[in-house]
Amino acid sequence: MTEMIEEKKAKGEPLVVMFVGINGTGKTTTIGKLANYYLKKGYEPVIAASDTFRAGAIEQVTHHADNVGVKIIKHQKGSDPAAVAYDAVEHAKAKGKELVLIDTAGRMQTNTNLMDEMKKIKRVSKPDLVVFVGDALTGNDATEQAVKFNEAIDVDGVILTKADADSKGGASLSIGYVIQKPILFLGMGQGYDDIKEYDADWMLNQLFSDDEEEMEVKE
Ligand SMILES: Nc1nc2c(ncn2[C@@H]2O[C@H](COP(=O)(O)OP(=O)(O)OP(=O)(O)O)[C@@H](O)[C@H]2O)c(=O)[nH]1
Ligand SMILES: [Mg+2]
Repeated sequence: MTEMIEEKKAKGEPLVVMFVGINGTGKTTTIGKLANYYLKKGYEPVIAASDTFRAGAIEQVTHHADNVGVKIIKHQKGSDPAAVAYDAVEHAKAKGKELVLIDTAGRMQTNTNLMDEMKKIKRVSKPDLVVFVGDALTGNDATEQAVKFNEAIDVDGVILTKADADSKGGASLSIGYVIQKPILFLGMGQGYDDIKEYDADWMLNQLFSDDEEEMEVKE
């Protein structure tokens, strides 16, 4: 993802990343973490509050943006999420910001209306990356969701959250294998710094180590 930011930056454009997944997997928290991560790397992210659906969602993502210290683009609750995403991309282009993080409402893969709405956000905001956010603790369910989201919207990569509570992290292997897309990051807790770039060697060590302790973040 960092390489892609650099490639877009060389063209004077922001990298636009849209986050999708079912309810409560950690999309909004992950956006807060990534805004923090890339701000610390010297980039200027902007967040699009495109979950205009769930009560409190705009306030929640605004809280993260304020804590981290990045701009948020938001409209009223119930407004068109695609329009919010579009405005955030325009804002980034106008201000020379390097990264747009689009939060979206959680949706079940079986809800056709909401899946169609998600496709519209993609059509309108034209993201460079669509990231599926899955909860590592849900194992096979997360894999099944990833397949359905990938069929609906063509996912480019995966972020697995709650890996701090998943002793082995095997879900990442299944998802990566089944949809043949890279795992980008692992969520390792609820704090802004609790995110880790995916490292295959580290994951292999976790899988084949004898100890059943929870994974620890090692820098
Ligand atoms: N332990 C742990 N908790 C996490 C992690 N990521 C998110 N959470 C928690 O999971 C809960 C849901 O996170 P949200 O970011 O609101 O999830 P969401 O996908 O945006 O939810 P909806 O917008 O309702 O679909 C919160 O309590 C987060 O603190 C993680 O990596 N580890
Ligand atoms: Mg959310």
